[in-house]
This record gives sequence, C-alpha cells and structure tokens, in this order.
Amino acid sequence: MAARTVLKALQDGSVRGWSMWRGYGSALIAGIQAARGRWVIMGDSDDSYDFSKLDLYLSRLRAGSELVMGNRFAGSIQPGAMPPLHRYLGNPVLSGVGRLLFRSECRDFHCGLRGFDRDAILRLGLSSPGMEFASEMVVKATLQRLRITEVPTTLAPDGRGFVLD
Ligand SMILES: Nc1nc2c(ncn2[C@@H]2O[C@H](COP(=O)(O)OP(=O)(O)OP(=O)(O)O)[C@@H](O)[C@H]2O)c(=O)[nH]1
Ligand SMILES: [Mg+2]
Repeated sequence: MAARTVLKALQDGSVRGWSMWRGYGSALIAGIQAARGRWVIMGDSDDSYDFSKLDLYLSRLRAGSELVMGNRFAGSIQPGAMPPLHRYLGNPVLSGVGRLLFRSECRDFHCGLRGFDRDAILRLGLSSPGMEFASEMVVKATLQRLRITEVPTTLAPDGRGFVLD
C-alpha cells in the first residue's frame, strides 16, 4: 500500500493499524495490537468466511474461552474452496502432527477464522511474520494452557476469481 494511502486511511479511521513488514503474521500482529476491544475476531477478508455468522464465536468467548478456533472439517467446505490435496492430506496431516507434538485438541490448525481474548493472545508474544503465525498461535496457546474451544465454520471459495479444484 502506498504511504499516502496508508496515512489517509489511518487519519479517517478506516484502518486502525498498519505494519511496515510484509506477511500474514505481521499484518495480524499489527491489527491485534491496534484493536481496542476485549475480544478480537480475525479472518481472511477475501470472502472465504462469512462475517455475519460469528454468534458461536462470541458466545464461546462470553462463556470464558480465550481462543475460539474455527473447524472447517466439522462445518463445511464449499466446492472449490479448498484443493483436494489440502483437504484430504495437507490440513489433516499437519493438524495431526500438531495434535501429537503439542497435545493440542485442535482439529483444524490452519483455520483462518478465529476469535480470542486480545490480552491473552498478546501475552503469548507471537512473532511469526508469515503464514506460520497461524500455527504459532495454536501451539503457544496450547502450551500456555489457554482455554481453547472449536466451533464449526464454513469455508467458501475466496474472491480471487479462480476455482481451486
Ligand atoms: N495484509 C496481508 N494479508 C495477507 C498477507 N498474506 C496473506 N494475506 C491475507 O491472508 C488471507 C489468507 O491468505 P491466503 O493466501 O488466502 O492463504 P490460505 O487461505 O491459507 O491459502 P489458499 O488456499 O491459497 O487460499 C488472505 O485474505 C490474504 O489476502 C500479507 O502479507 N499481508
Ligand atoms: Mg485463502
């Protein structure tokens, strides 16, 4: 994003935080730090997730969960939303490795839609700049014994305009 565009967005309030470092993790860390609420919902803003259906996340947070993970395998994966290799091999195997190594209960380690208690997540000191941020959050939250729950989530094809399978 051009510096002038960033400055304008920060001034008019449409953007709260901005990272000068590239990467999924860098962007999320900047966003979480800039957020003001007690709870934060993070999600890919490319039409993959339905932000009008966050009630389950909120009710779990209100009930005391500190990290609410979406689970696309317990919810649904719409046609074309995830390539078969990721659906049947990549995601299940990587989640299985995480469950085995870190004794995590999480069955969808890489789900991009999550809700969490902002302070609890900031205390984890997450620092991965790239996509590995997604795993770092689950692993550190598990090791620090945060209260973690899962809710079924729907994954839709993203808005980038091509079908993955
Ligand atoms: N701000 C910012 N956003 C990013 C960056 N990398 C990825 N994203 C966003 O993070 C979300 C997830 O990235 P994707 O590339 O869709 O990753 P994915 O959903 O795990 O994998 P796909 O199967 O390729 O869709 C998308 O909304 C991206 O636009 C980055 O460097 N900076
Ligand atoms: Mg995606």
